[in-house]
Amino acid sequence: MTKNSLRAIAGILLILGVSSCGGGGSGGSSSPPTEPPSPVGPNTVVVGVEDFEFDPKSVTINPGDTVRWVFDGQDKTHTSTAKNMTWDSQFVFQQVGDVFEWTSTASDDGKTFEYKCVTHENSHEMKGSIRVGATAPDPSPGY
Ligand SMILES: [Cu+2]
Repeated sequence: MTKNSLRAIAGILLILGVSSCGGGGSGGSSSPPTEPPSPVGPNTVVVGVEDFEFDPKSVTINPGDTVRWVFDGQDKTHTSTAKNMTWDSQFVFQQVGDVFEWTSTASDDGKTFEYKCVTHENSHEMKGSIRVGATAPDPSPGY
């Protein structure tokens, strides 16, 4: 590089430096993107109905939440049946993806619901439990 070219570059830089004066100052007033508030309404919790277990076996939900059992097995004789018969799916699980739902209410807060598959509760210990609210007690052994 020659001295002349260095001088030319210096001159260009000088011009650029001068011409950039007075600019800027814009911006600073852009508002942050508005995000939707996080949902506080009821949730749906999915429990798989498999051969031969519920997955997960025990879930804890909030009052008002829904439990959705989704069939993902081959045996067509599974059920989701509450011990106290609060719900009973009967034999709705015939094809993969078949669904049964139960929705808790505010009055269920603090309760633990134990349930089973009536066909396999003894042969495979196919049992589970739904705890509603943080104060719900632990389920019985096996649930
Ligand atoms: Cu079963």
